[in-house]
Amino acid sequence: MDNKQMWEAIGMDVATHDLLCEALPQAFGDVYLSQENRPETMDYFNMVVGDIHGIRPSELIKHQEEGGKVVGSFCIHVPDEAVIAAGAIATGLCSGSQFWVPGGEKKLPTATCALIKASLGARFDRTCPFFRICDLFVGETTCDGKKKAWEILSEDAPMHIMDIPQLKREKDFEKWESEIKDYMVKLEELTGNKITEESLEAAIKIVNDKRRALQRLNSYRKLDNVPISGRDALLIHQVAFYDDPARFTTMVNKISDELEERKQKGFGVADVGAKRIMLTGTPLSIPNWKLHQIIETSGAIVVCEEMCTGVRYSQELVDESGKTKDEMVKNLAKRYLGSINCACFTPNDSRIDDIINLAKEYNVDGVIDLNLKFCNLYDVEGYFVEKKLAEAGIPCIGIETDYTDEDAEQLKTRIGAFIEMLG
Ligand code: BJ8
Repeated sequence: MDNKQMWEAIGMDVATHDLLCEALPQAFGDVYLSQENRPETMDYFNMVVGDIHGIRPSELIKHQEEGGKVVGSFCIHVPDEAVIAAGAIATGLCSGSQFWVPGGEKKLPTATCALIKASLGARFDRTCPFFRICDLFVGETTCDGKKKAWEILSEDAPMHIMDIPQLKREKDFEKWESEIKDYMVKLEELTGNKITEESLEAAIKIVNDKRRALQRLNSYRKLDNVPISGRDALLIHQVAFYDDPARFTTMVNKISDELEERKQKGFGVADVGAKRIMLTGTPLSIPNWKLHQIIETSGAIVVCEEMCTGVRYSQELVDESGKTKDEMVKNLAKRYLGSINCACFTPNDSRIDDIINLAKEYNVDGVIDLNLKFCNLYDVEGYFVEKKLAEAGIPCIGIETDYTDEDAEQLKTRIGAFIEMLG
């Protein structure tokens, strides 16, 4: 069965197949294939992205044909371990392209962030296979836009909502523990499989291995001669959301072996004196490569993202010492509530501490605080980001954008001036 036949079989709008198959490789080529000195192992990630609408969806469909289930989620607060422990496949739901936004605007106010609009557009317009394949969609209550969008999405898709606390007191951890338990019951009903101590323990190890591999990869970005571009590192983090976790871990370790060789030779991908930039703010879902492309074609290199599509994704491991299911769930709650410093929390001093610590660890020259238009959470928190960075003597610029390319020239000018100002 070719990709087009597969699309037909899962109820996709086949007319968009050719459009997407043309648009994605073109965007990918502009940003990636034009780069020099990419690690050879990037070929794997190029291949996964190049056939993002073919290879991985067919694996998910095969899993379903064998009686398995596929569960999609939109936020890194939702623990993949629960899905894996129930014998299902967890996948992130892509929502980083303008391609899906007009579809979302048919249902949502224009003044909604592009990430939410693209997510709904992908489902309702039947233009993304991942949004057709999933047996269950898991939403969370991180922001108002998402919360209300899930009600609309539930008209067409089977949903489970996790109510995330917005503070981090003891009782909030208890609440998140009970939300994870409810989620596990839902997954057991969906799959017909019991989540056991053994399956949960194994799942925690699988996802921690993935985090360990990403931590290792990111450690090479701290070097003076950075051996991998920010664009490539971003791509790897984006692929983390939907690739098979064990295969992904192997490939990330493989690329780190290659980066180790580069380190031994003192080989870096950036020009000598290139400014080291950290990005913070709203996530960059695949295929949103706009900011990285502008920064890295303006004489700088992105060495760190304090984002869900960056170091935040792998920052902390789940404690592996839990013996009983209750202890393991407690450890999951601790990691998935305590260690993720999304702007949905109040107060959120830990995020500011993260930004300052990472800026030092990765030896950054400047920080770009990115806000996806209409995201109030990150927009308002930008006040503290800029204030505290100024106090720490770290240059910072706030940028607001969306998924279109309309502001590309203006962004180039502003970012170029910022990089120049860094000296
Ligand atoms: S943990 S960042 S993945 S919520 S950009 S939809 S917040 S209006 S994406 Fe996020 Fe989880 Fe937080 Fe990370 Fe709303 Fe803002 Fe849009 Fe956002």
